[in-house]
Amino acid sequence: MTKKWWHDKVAYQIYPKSFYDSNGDGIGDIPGIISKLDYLKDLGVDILWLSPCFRSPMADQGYDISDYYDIDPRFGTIQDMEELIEKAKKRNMYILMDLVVNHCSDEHEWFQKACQDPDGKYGNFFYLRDKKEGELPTNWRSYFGGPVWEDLPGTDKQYLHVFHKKQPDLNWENPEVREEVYKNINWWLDKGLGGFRIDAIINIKKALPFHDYEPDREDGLCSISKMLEEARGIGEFLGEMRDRTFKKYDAFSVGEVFNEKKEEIPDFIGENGYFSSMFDFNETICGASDKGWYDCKPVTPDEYKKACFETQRKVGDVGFVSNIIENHDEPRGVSRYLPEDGCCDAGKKMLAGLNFMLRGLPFIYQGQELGMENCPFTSIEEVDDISTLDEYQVALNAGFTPQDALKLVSRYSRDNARTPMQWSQEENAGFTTGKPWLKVNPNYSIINAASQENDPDSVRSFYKKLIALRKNPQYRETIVYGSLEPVWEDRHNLMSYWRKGDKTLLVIGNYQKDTQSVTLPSECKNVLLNNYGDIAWEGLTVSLYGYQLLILEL
Ligand code: TEU
Ligand code: CA
Repeated sequence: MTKKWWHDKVAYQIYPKSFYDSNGDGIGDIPGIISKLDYLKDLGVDILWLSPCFRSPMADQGYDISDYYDIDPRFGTIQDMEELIEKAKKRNMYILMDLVVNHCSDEHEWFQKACQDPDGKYGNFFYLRDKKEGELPTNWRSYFGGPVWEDLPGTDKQYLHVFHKKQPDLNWENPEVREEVYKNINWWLDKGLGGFRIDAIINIKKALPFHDYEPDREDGLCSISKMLEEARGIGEFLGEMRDRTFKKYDAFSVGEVFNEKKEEIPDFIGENGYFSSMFDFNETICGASDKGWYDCKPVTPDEYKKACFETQRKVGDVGFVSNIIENHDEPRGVSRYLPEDGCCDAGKKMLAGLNFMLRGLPFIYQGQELGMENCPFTSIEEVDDISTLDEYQVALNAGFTPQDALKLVSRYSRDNARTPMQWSQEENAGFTTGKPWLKVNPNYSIINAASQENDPDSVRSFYKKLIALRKNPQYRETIVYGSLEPVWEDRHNLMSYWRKGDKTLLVIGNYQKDTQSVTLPSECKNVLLNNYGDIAWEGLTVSLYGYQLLILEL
């Protein structure tokens, strides 16, 4: 495998709106990010992915872009962005922006022009169909609920949107659309960006010609995934994009790829893959249901382990997946993947260690390093996210009481991850001096950066140790390039694996509150990390405390 500059890095996702507000308007911004670069440098992360901060009406929090060449005034200016890139570079850090090109905003100039002249150049930038009374072009359900078809204002046509109606899908079959996308990517890469995270990319190839599928809910619609499963040939678009953009700059790209098949992995992230890396979402589908949140099941430790190992086996040493515990689309990982009694400092550190030592690139989502938890929302009025509002309604329609539907929100909503970053014990968690745009998690007086920064036993300090271990010249080769082999795989509530390279490392997590013991095959040479003060050895046998994590060199 050819070594790449980003292989041994650690990435960190920033959700700009909720990171740090520099001017008191209640909205996080780019100057706010700049002022926290030293905090991030101290943590040890190198690559910063910013969720979208382009000009946007914010129907889907910036994932609906109305100008790809401008920064939204809420977040700052182009100059602020340039300053961020430059100041990051000074600290040997790289900035990734979010490439949202499956769709744009309905307020984008292209869409406005398509409305004015649907048969002209810009009509062909979108998927338009003639409107027929009482009948939709297809029966597909959008990701955010309801049909994917909406009337094209002022015309006798309808347009396709697989996400919100304010996010019309771009027609990637049209070479002019692709040219516009490549031009924009290169324009940003020329500014010195490290690369891009690529949004919802699996949706750009549609199965043509469009047709209906078997309905899967009482609304008579079917999940968009049925159509996507049938789509073939996305590789032609993705290969072209790689060659015309990222490749020329040796930029880092990480794709939001779902449902990939094993045989496609080399194409996606192999030596000359479409992307440098792609996220592993296998854990996020544990317990999920096609019906909606009301039908989802809690994730057990054994399921979590199985999902992680499944991905590791599928990918092997073909390339690098990007490992996450959470992101801006998911609830907080510690609230989701830890049993209730494990959602404590020990459990949070264990989960961090198990995730961090997997083969691949670790991504930390803002606040994850503090062990931030899901938010106890007390009213649906406190929620902003469009996807949550849909799922809430789906639960009500299924007969849930508003109170029970709200419990689902506090368990699964994307807004759990979007509450403001908890910087300190000060008002609004030190995020803003104004009124925060989204509720602050009331636990900020206990969970916050200020109280953890100088505490050697804090969750944040443990993350620092994990990052430092990955970069330790003695172990880096093994942690970055070494193989991963599960061990004691059938043991209930135990997740353990070898990392083997020029060193032999063993990662063991006791994924329960009761102790359990394991016997090592040979003597432990070095304890690289332990989330407890001591280790209960008896010869080669170690009795692990509840949620104890050990990283050992054998
Ligand atoms: O997400 C794409 C996606 O398919 C899902 O994760 C989606 O967010 C989920 O089904 C809704 O609950 C990406 C972005 O990460 C997400 O924030 C955007 O909303 C979406 O694309 C549209 O741009
Ligand atoms: Ca602000």
